[in-house]
Amino acid sequence: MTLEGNGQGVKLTKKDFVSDQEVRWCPGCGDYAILAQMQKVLPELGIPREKFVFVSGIGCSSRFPYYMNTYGFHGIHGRAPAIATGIKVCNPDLSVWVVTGDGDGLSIGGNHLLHVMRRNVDIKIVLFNNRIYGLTKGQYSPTSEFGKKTKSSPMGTVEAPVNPICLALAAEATFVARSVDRHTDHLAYVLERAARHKGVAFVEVFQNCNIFNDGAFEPFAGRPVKDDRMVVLEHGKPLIFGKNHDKGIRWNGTTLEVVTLGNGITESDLLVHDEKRPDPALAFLLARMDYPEYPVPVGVFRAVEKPTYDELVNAQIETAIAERGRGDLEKLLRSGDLWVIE
Ligand SMILES: Cc1ncc(C[n+]2csc(CCOP(=O)(O)OP(=O)(O)O)c2C)c(N)n1
Ligand code: SF4
Repeated sequence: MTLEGNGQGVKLTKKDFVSDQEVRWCPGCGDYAILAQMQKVLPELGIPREKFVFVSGIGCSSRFPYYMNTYGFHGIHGRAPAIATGIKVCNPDLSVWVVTGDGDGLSIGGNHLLHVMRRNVDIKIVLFNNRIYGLTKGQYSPTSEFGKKTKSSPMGTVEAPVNPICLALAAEATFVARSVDRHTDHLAYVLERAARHKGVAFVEVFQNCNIFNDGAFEPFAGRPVKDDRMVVLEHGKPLIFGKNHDKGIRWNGTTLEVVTLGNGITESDLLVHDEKRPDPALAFLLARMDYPEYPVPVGVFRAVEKPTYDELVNAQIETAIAERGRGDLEKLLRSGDLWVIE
């Protein structure tokens, strides 16, 4: 993928990635902000437009491929990772993206998501987490908080929610990040980092569903409170947060704790974020931090390099061809025990 812009040296702009389809999300939905940042980031990558493919499952979020002026595939519920794997393995020069929701990706598609991450297929996954089923009108999802009252849980859920970042780290995904729909600059940064990562990139975006779960992230991600209730992870920097930059995260030998700077506590006592640690254990502890006990972390939790599934599979195919020549499917099908049914 060395060609610039449109493949003829012309730099693409955001407009080039806007399709002619009418966008059918509810007015005010967080999906618009994610779409806008994606359309802003892709022209920066210097990849021809015809090299992008967006694959989705089912849900409001899964309408995304219609709105991108790229190749796209509106797939079946939860199966976008399988479709995307096939596309990438057969077309290694494509930039393949999966757009999924918390229901699509973690309920019906949980199994597929797990395996595409552990395999390190070189695809980019953006999970729009609105902690609800939007398309089907407001049932609880695997990320809905314990006790959440919805149409399908009128007395409150009795399930512990999935933390998508913990799941991605447990699968040892090589790139794991989180952002928020309305934190547009940060979201653009995270999407660009994901795009440039070689290997599977998993990005959770906190996305407001203003119809069925409005304000789900406001208690910590709302403008007036976010500086005191969220911490931005930056590689090589100490974990500092707070409007006055006076709070931090310290490792006390057993666990992570929130401390206030001053009274003998300095920046040098704080945990320094290292997204390149091969072992995901510390990233897992960070991922478990949640409001109100801790600030909610956003940014890149992990970015490491490993051979990709698509590369390894294609290398095996080349080796097999070199050793045995190109296969003959017809011959193969007729090579085993055959019976003629008369
Ligand atoms: C096999 C199958 N089961 C269930 C459904 C119903 N269904 C459609 S979308 C959806 C969940 C959508 O939630 P989410 O993935 O969170 O996406 P959102 O709409 O919130 O963006 C469900 C259960 C379906 N379409 N197909
Ligand atoms: S139902 Fe919710 S997630 Fe779906 S388009 Fe409307 S606001 Fe967005």
